[in-house]
Amino acid sequence: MSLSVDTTAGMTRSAARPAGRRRQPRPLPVLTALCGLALLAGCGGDPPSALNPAGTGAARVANLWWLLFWISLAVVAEVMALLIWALVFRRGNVRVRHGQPIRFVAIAGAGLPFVILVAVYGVGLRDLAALAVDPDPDAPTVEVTGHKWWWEVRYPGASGATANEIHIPVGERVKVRLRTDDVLHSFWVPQLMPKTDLIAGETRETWLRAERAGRYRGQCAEYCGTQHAHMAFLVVAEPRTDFDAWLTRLNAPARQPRTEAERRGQQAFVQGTCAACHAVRGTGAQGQVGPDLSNVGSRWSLGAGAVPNDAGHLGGWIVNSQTVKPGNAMPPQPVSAAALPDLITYLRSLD
Ligand code: HEC
Ligand SMILES: [Cu+2]
Repeated sequence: MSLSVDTTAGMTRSAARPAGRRRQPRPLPVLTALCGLALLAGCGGDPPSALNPAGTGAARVANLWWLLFWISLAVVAEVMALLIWALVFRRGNVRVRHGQPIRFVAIAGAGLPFVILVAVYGVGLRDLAALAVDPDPDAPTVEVTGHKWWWEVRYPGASGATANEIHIPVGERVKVRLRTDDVLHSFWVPQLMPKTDLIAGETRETWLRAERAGRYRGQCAEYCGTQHAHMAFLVVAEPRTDFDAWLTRLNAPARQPRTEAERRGQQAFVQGTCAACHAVRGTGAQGQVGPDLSNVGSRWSLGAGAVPNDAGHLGGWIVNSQTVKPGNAMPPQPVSAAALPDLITYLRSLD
């Protein structure tokens, strides 16, 4: 048996094209390139990139990503080089000696990829083991519960809670215990740690460790309904002393009103509909349906990244949050025009 390679086969069809006929412009490659550029334009600003890690967990994933990138690049370069070599040095119809191409195909086409894939698999297994949860029972722990569409954050031992904001001491491995109140969510802080799914009825665990102090954006990474995109959170990595002060504040009652307006606002809050769903520590408001608002004034956003936390957006949110974040679990509130400014003043004083 012998193998023959007909290198002229491709030639006949193109040679059959009538001479002198001009090539038509091709819209598809141009469109593809334009779409690619449009996608790249989205890369501006300061997105939390997994390739810009700030913690040991994300650093491992980034290293693996670069390893795969360079291997892929080497393979593409090699294939291209062989292709060009074949095009340049083709010699018409050649009879290839039996045995020779089989050996080449077996080594370059099967043996080499096998070795590379097994090696990469080994590195992946090593990283998986390194990312597994630390058994240290004394590690600081934070309990995070996913709701449609916000994150409830509690620390064992602290009576209070917060929302969409997780404080951790910098340079320490913090255990994160994850539960969901409703559907599947996924906890992802690209610069600190890869994703962990929140599965109904289960308690999942992961950990966070930030090497530098800073604020790192996290995001729900599993589609969970219409407002999935507005289910963001912030991880605040701070020195141990600041973290301890934060925990102390979570145990203390919320800031008391100091002005008349704040006092009226507090009264409207506690006696109004708000107290049915929201808690403010140290007041009669102990609702558990929505986020704890004891320090809502210091939060980075309203509605888990939906709008900035300022007086205007707060007023709009209270009156009808459905226009801001349609479908969220807070119905429009019957707040009188007279009571609204006091309510805003009071909530903004809670830091
Ligand atoms: C039926 C329950 C319910 C009632 C009543 C209610 N809320 Fe809410 N509220 C929620 C829920 C749930 C959220 C979280 C929505 C989201 O982000 O998806 C929320 C979010 C908020 C937020 C944003 C908090 C944050 O950190 O993002 C503020 C502020 C707020 N509510 C204020 C009020 C005020 C003031 C009242 C009374 C006038 C009120 N709420 C009444 C359920 C309620
Ligand atoms: Cu989601």
